[in-house]
Amino acid sequence: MRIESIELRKIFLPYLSPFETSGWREQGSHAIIVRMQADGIVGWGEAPVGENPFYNEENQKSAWSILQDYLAPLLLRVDLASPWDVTPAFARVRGNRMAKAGLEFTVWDLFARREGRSLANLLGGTRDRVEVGVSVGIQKDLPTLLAVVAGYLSEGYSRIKLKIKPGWDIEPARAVRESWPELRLQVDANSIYRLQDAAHLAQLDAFNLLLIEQPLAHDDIFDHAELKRSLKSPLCLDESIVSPDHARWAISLQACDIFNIKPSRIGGLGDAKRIHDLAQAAGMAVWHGGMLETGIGRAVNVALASLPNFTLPGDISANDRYFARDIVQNPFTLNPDSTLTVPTGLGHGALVDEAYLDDITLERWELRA
Ligand code: OSB
Ligand code: MG
Repeated sequence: MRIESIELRKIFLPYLSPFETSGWREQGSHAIIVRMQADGIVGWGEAPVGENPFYNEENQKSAWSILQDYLAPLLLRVDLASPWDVTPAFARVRGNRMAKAGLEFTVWDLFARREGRSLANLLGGTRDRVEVGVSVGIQKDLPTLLAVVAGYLSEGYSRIKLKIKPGWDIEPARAVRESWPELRLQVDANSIYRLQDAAHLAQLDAFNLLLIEQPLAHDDIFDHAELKRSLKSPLCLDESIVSPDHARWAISLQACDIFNIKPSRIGGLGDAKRIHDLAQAAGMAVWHGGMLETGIGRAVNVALASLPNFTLPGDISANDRYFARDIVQNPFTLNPDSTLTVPTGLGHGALVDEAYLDDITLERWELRA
């Protein structure tokens, strides 16, 4: 397959409410949306970069320039025998994995469409529904948090993740656990703690958590291995696992019990699937994270989460948890059993609302072969 054209758009799509973590607060999606054409087929993808480089090193401006100056021109020069050829074609460009993923997802969508298959089917998915929960940002006080959690539970979500930081960790976890003794509950620190905080973090062991996500540095595997020995709660890595090699190192060092897999963080679906398979072979559970994607990235995530070793609920909530209006015509809705249904149509299945996408586009750029 030769890609004939690549169109990029910078967007701003406001969230229903600002999303706050231990390290940043954002008001909406600053993703880059990708549209490609090949063999008379149109594919769509998303690089779910943030406004600022506070989750990883990328942001909307950096991805925009790396895509235009390097990745899009490289992709137009490759004859693709399969979507697996994209990642090696980008290998010379270091890092910038979300920018790479935006293009790689779109190529998977094109191949699935050309073969008349769904993306989930092409990836080897085995589920028709995926279990999901909600990631709840830092709130202004505990009563507000309890009301926000109660709202999501009443919508039917059966697993809650709390964003934590120093001063907003033990008490929020305790308050939610006391209100809902049976709730599937987990926390995410987004790299704000250090190894010296081990005793402090061990207080979270009292709350029967599914997992504690990424307490230590974004690029650490070594200290997490030591921290893990002092925690009873399962330890999960997000930011630190950016490639199959990082996954292998974490398994070998016993740095965690669980991986959060986000194909955007990992540079694409191919390497995300490799990590899924490595974890499965090592007997390690994985779950699907999220980057507050629009309906395009969300459909990609749902397809990947249909693989067999995604055994814990994903941060892949229904579109209406994020946006008053999304850029797709067929948003996911939550099933009563806290699942989303895996699309069976062509490709990832998101039907882009191009008129609304135009409305929220800040800048467009196109490259033709
Ligand atoms: O660390 O998992 C994270 C959102 C943006 C950046 C990082 C993270 C998150 C979330 C939200 O937790 C998950 C979602 O998309 O609902
Ligand atoms: Mg996380």
